[in-house]
Amino acid sequence: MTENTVTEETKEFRSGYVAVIGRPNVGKSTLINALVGEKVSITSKKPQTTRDRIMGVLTTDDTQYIFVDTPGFQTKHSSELLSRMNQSVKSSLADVDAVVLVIEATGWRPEDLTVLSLLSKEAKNVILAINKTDEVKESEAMLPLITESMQKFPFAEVVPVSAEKGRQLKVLLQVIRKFLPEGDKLFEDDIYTDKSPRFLAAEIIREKAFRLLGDELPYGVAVMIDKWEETDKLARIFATLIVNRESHKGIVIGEKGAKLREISRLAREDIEEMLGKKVYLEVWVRVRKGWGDDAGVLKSLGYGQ
Ligand SMILES: Nc1nc2c(ncn2[C@@H]2O[C@H](COP(=O)(O)OP(=O)(O)OP(=O)(O)O)[C@@H](O)[C@H]2O)c(=O)[nH]1
Ligand SMILES: [Mg+2]
Repeated sequence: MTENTVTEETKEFRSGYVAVIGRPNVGKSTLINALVGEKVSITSKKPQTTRDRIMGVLTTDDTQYIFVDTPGFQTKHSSELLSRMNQSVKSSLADVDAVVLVIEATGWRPEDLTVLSLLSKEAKNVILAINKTDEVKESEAMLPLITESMQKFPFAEVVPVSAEKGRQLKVLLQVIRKFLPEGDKLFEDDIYTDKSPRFLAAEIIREKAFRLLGDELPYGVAVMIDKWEETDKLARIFATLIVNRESHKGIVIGEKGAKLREISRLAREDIEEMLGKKVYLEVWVRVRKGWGDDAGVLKSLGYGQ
């Protein structure tokens, strides 16, 4: 075998950025977690779960994918937080090598079209991921949806997937790879996110609050880490759950403190798994009226930088 043949047979290494966008709740974060194989971004049934741009990195033998998870694009800008969230979606679109637009298998909705309108028709690197295919019974129903989608935008590829069931994810990765430039790794092999354990711990607590409180609580919950003490064997974490109103405080705490204890327990288990060590977690609740419009609070929470 000559040296030439060897070069031809060796696949070049590729690396690049992939923005994942879509309206709230379509499964963007679930998809990124499934692709990366680690929990980098929190997920819940409530829309507006993701508030900030979060990178999830997958490194394989021949490719490094840097996924950029974005907040669901909001059609109403009722607070400073929401407008910052939208801003972060728009800025994520600049300087990425490919874009994955996520919609649901049940079909296009007006909010999906609003997200689509952020993209330039000339863009050659937009992939449509039709998620939650496990929720539709007939797989043939996908064909008309694919045709309809191609009429709306010249997508480079359309890939039906199920983030939750792990369906078609390898196909999606192969498709994305085509759009990544040849180049070296931008992150070390063992790095899977750009966020600190502190940020991720705060997000995990927020996820449990979102999931356990369901519709009882509007979106006005934020989490701040007040103190973080860590040794080889143990992390002692003190956090505050910030709510908008006095009445919300009682909802979060629950009867005899039961809700808050459950939130803390579930969060502690996930943080222990993330850090690979025992965690002592203490969560307090504090009212801060209108924190979603307070630039100082938003900055200290790390939103929309
Ligand atoms: N059945 C089904 N449910 C899914 C799938 N992917 C995500 N979900 C669910 O959809 C809901 C929303 O998922 P997220 O990943 O939080 O959605 P998101 O697009 O990141 O939402 P925002 O961050 O609020 O914009 C969660 O309850 C997920 O479990 C899927 O493939 N099938
Ligand atoms: Mg999300």
